[in-house]
Amino acid sequence: MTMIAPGLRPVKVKFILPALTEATDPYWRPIKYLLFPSLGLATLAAYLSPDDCAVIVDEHVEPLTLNDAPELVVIQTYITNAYRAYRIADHYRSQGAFVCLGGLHVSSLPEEAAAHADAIFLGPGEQTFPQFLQDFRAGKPDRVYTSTAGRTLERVPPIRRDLIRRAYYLVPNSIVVTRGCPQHCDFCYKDAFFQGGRGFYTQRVDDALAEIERLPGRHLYFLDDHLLGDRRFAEALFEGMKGMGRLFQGAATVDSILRGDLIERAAEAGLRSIFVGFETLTPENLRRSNKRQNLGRDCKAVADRLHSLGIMINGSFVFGMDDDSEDVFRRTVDWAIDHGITTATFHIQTPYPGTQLHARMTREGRMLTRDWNLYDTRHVVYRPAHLNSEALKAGYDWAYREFYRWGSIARASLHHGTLKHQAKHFFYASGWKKFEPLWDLIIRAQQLTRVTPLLEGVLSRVTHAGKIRPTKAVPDMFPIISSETINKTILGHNGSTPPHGRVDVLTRS
Ligand code: B12
Ligand code: SF4
Repeated sequence: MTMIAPGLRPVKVKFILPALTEATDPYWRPIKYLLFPSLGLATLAAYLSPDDCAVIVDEHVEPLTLNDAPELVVIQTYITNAYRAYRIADHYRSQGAFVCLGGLHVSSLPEEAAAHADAIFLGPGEQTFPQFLQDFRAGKPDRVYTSTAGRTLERVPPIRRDLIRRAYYLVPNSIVVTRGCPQHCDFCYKDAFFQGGRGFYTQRVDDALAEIERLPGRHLYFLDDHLLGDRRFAEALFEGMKGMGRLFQGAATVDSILRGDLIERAAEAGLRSIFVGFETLTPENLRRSNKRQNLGRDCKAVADRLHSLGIMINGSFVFGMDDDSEDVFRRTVDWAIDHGITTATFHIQTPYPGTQLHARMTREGRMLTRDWNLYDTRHVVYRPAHLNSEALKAGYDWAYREFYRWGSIARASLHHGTLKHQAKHFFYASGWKKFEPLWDLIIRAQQLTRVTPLLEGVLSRVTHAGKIRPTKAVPDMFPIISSETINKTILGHNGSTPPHGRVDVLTRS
């Protein structure tokens, strides 16, 4: 924390994460939004002085009251909470507060956001926010703060975890130790957000380890875009984590999992499940979207290597790329099931403003709407090349239903060679997707923290991952009970996830 210069007064600050639009939907599935606290806002709060009075309100976990009078309001803006963020900003400005807007969407569309803010922030906030605070206290804040050169995570103050209400979240121990990513996929927010300066940088390893030490319990979730993106950093991190007894989850690219022995080191340090951006099984799609790191890589080898280390896989897949036609849904789902992918996150391709993909689609006259509420990767917001919009939406819905049928979960589980590994897969995948009423009950009873030991149990190590089963023709695990029967008797519905309910818990974005 920073000390206030003599003569300057403390400030009353309200940090707000407005609810994402899909989280306010009547069909929304709360658990996804109760996973992670806002690390972004807790990071910014660390730049306040001990005399300042700060609160973080995450609208996903608690109601936002508007009848207070903070002096400074700091709002984090994603694309699907942008309209809500603007309404909240307008309200507080009308009450005389100074309003700051920042985050991914503000960086993509600064002019749109500027109409609702006293100051806007482009790019990461570690350098601009402390500068702003200094200017604000001195009574001469700027209108626009742009992060450019000199980005670093060195000597940043420890994030204000004391402002996070841990009991409200399933994964209070989320952590980020890097920023950005070394790759340049054309559909990703990353290049636009980090333009003007470094696009990938890490904490010092000892700072990252110190942050880990501060977190209670065993389970950690790294929210970094690419935890294996800097080999030397990751090696030292995993070396330092050995013996800490942690179980963790994270994200990485296909090529980084195949290269060298980093993934073995990660497993030894406690990595038990990983988010992998497979995105598409079609090389032409990879080429067009500049996802070079996946080109020519053997996705089966990725799955096999992770399974042999007992690491569960959350595979991310995008539908609607220019080479996709009607067969893409079946091909992708079959591939995922046949390769024992534990959980899958499917997306409808979404050209976010500021990305190369958006620029191309706009040039080609293919963007259909600028209603940001629809940019949640569940709606078709552009004209696909070989599919029509209805077929794309229907195929996406079908993919979720098909992948998470009881029979499919069982089939994918049986890919693994040992009973323990099979059981882990089965409970992890079905636990998240098949027991929504139970999750709702736990959330309403505010008992989320009680689930952590269960989660840690499921993430415990599979010592002998065993031989991997052949990838085709896996028999049904529950031949006597059909998935329809299970769905009707246990779940009371027809087995399909309700609209907008198809989110992946402990599987990010
Ligand atoms: C956790 C997470 C979520 C959580 C969010 C909960 C939460 N409490 O934040 C959940 C699971 C709900 C979620 C949902 C989705 N997500 Co998500 N998610 C993430 C993830 C993995 C980590 C976010 C994080 O904590 N980052 C670390 C902190 C330190 O960074 P930060 O939040 O960006 O904050 C910094 C700056 O932005 C800035 N800042 C932010 N706000 C402000 C405000 C001011 C005033 C200032 C000064 C600075 C500032 O300062 C902070 C410090 O530098 C990111 C990937 C990533 N690594 O960032 C994807 C990411 C944000 N998600 C993404 C997507 C696509 C989604 C979904 C659409 C996916 C889906 N189909 O369900 C949904 C909906 C989100 C949306 N865009 O509307 C994309 C965003 C694309 C975009 N342009 O919006 C990302 C970038 C992943 C990716 N690589 O594509 N997600
Ligand atoms: S690898 Fe992932 S985070 Fe990195 S640029 Fe590509 S989509 Fe973005």
